[in-house]
Amino acid sequence: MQLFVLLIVLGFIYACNAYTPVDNYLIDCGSSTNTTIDGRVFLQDLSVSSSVSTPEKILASTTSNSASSFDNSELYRTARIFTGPSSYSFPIKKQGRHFIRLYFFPFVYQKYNLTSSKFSVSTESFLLDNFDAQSNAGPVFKEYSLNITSDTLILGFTPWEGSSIAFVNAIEVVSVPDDLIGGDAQILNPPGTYKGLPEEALELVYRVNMGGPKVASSQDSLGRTWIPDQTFMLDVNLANPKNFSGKINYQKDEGATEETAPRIVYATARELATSDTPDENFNMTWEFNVDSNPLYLVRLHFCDIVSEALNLLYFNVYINGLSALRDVDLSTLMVNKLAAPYYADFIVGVSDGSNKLRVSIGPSTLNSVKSDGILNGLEVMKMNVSDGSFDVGSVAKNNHTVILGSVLGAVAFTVILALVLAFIVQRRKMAGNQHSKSWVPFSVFGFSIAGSSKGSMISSLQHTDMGLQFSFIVLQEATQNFDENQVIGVGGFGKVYKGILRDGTKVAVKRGNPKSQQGLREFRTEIDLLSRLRHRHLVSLIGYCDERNEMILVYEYMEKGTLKGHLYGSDFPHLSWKQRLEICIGSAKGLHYLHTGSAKAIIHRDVKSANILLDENLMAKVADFGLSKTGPELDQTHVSTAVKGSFGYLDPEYFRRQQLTEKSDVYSFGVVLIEVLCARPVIDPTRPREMVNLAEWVMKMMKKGELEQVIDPHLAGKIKSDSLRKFAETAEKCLSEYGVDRPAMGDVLWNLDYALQLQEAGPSELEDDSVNRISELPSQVRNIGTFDSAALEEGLAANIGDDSEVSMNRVFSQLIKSEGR
Ligand SMILES: *[C@@H]1O[C@H](CO)[C@@H](O)[C@H](O)[C@H]1NC(C)=O
Ligand SMILES: *[C@@H]1O[C@H](CO)[C@@H](O)[C@H](O)[C@H]1NC(C)=O
Ligand SMILES: *[C@@H]1O[C@H](CO)[C@@H](O)[C@H](O)[C@H]1NC(C)=O
Ligand SMILES: *[C@@H]1O[C@H](CO)[C@@H](O)[C@H](O)[C@H]1NC(C)=O
Ligand SMILES: *[C@@H]1O[C@H](CO)[C@@H](O)[C@H](O)[C@H]1NC(C)=O
Ligand SMILES: CC(=O)N[C@H]1CO[C@H](CO)[C@@H](O)[C@@H]1O
Repeated sequence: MQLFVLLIVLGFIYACNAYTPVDNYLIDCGSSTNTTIDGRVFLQDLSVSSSVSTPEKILASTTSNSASSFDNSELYRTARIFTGPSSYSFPIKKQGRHFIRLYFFPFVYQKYNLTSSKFSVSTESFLLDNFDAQSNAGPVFKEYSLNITSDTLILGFTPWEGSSIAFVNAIEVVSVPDDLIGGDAQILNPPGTYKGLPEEALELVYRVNMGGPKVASSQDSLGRTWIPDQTFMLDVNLANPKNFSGKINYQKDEGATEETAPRIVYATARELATSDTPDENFNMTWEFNVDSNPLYLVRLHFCDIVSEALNLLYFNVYINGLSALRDVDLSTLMVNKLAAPYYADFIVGVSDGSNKLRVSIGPSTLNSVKSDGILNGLEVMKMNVSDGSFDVGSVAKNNHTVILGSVLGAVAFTVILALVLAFIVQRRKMAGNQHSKSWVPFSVFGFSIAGSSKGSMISSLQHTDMGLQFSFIVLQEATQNFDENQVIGVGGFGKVYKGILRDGTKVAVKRGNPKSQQGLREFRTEIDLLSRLRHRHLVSLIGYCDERNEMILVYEYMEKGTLKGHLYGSDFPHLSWKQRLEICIGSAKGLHYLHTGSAKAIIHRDVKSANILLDENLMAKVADFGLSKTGPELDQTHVSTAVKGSFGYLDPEYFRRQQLTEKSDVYSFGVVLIEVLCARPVIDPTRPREMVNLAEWVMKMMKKGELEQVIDPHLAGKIKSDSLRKFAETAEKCLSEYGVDRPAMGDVLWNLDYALQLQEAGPSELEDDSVNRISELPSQVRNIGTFDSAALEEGLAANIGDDSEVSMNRVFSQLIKSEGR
């Protein structure tokens, strides 16, 4: 009986300790049956597709043996094939860090040859992967660790131009404990402390159990796999495997938890093999192949399972030859306990071109300590996966593989264009005393301007007499030495700080991480062209700083944040109809200028309410513009198409013509108009199916003559019906399926202006029909939906299991191409 009670108690304790993820989506894509692997049930996603009749959702399977010889081979036998941009969306119950795991194994299925597919995988904020099946012969497993801060995770799959299909074999979206990634990481060069880990997006590169066996996902409470370390060791003879059978003393409040790494990782280790060698002075070293440019988070796991007593083990740790820990004594770190797990995080870059990351453990040089050292486990994660709006990489069209596989490369290109444009846009001095709380000038990811190329950019700018050069000290002072409390935005490029200059002017200071970047010369020719751009409805760049290898940009500060923030989801007072119209007019002016202000149209490519910023007078300015200017020089030598856009705002014409024109901006702007009218998110998966996609739903309601039902309740009864009609009509035309049917930005502007006049004046003062320029255009909105309604029919929210609501929609993105090429 007592034993029985004890068992219950133990069971209870066990149950309390076991980690259960709140969000736990496991999907065996393309499968028509559930697949159980080590007790984890991967649900079939047939139910998602059962209502799908379009060719876009193809369930594929392979019977070939080639898929059977590796881990989790069951998951690789089936795949879901996408013939156009597609996405899964996962409701997130608990915001915070999640693992996103993706399984890919290309095979041939009917007419679909997955081996030749190329596509991007992205969430709304991060580009996860540019997958090129040709360079990945075997199965590919990817694990990302993302702090998800929205209610829905949308996982998009976008075929590259020329490939036309994307696929995925299995997906996991799983909550992880909040404290798994957090705390401070030590930056090795230059020495410093990094506090940004909680927001960081990471991609797993290596996860290794030193001196021990492979740890299968079933042995790890977070489903991780740890691989053995032999193959990474430069000289296996210098290190002995160790194996500990005693208790691992996980400490309650410090060091590692059972979720940091499982017992088996801490209970095995490599120890310096000192006794076997005459020279006791050497390192044991592991070497890993990595990419050169990104920063890596290296997590080292230690647990003193070798010492007989406290304070006997001292050693040094080096990463890429840099000292990471010196004369470390684990027993002091772990409050005088042996066998107590401890981990430490380090941030390093691999900039020497070697593409190698080396971790070494060497003996301490302190006198009178034994020559010894251990390492139990190691994880290497790529940092700065990317960020920003839904930019999904770039595709080199003329077969110039500019960027393939290199996220940062793509990113850099985008950023540079943006920067160049930004610089150019602003020549005038700051406009008054703007302050603001929140905006990130460019939502592109990655900021890769540094080194030699930086010089060339800056000098170009100086030649054209752009901007104002700030000294580093001035910016340091303005931002209180780049104080974390001043951070108003974070992106792949670095952070944006609020700053106050000595004269009291508030500025937004964007400080980039220096990284190397080639190809800036190509942009120099662009500068002259772009230098004509400046406009009161485009966010302005005030200056820059390139001292001390810094790359800092200083922008005007937008007091009132984003238009989106004023429409929903924050505490701002509701905007009146007049204010909304004025904001729409302002942003239309900015876009009109982008389209027409220089010899070649500049397409914004990411028009959305989050990219429209408001100054203290609620004057609208378009930000994050100008990623897309395509001059002939660029075309010949460089990236000519790039996929970019934001869910819910995307031009469906992409699917037919695979081209982006100014009219794509017009479409997106039409969505913004609807958003302004209805004050709700453009994609809201929590709503009933037909209401998820705002633009489509509103168009439907409009056709039924029920527009009043959808408008923001705060506007009810406050809009004059003529004004509303004009506005709705304008939005409707912007949303025409075909670009040629959409009005130019100038017409949109004119019509919005007219809607404002109708609101202000009485209808009698204005003769509607005679001045209605849009009405000359083919007036039918041709169901915006071959694409959008298909998306809905295909089931935005199909249930696949009690807890697992997984939905699919086709939303997507654009290729750029300047019109008239
Ligand atoms: C599939 O594509 C790959 C790469 O393009 C090619 O090598 C292979 O022969 C193709 N297989 C079939 C069956 O078409
Ligand atoms: C996620 O990021 C937010 C800030 O964006 C932060 O407040 C939160 O603590 C982070 N969550 C985790 C689990 O790190
Ligand atoms: C540890 O050693 C024991 C006995 O030598 C062995 O059975 C066990 O497999 C080892 N464990 C590991 C993880 O190497
Ligand atoms: C171990 O490696 C580090 C970094 O490469 C080096 O500075 C140190 O001298 C090495 N120690 C020994 C004993 O070789
Ligand atoms: C798969 O598992 C889910 C949840 O356990 C269950 O509801 C569903 O019926 C299963 N489907 C099949 C085909 O077994
Ligand atoms: C967006 C982001 O988190 N960027 C980070 C990339 O990594 C470096 C590492 O030090 C950080 O400084 C950046 O903030």
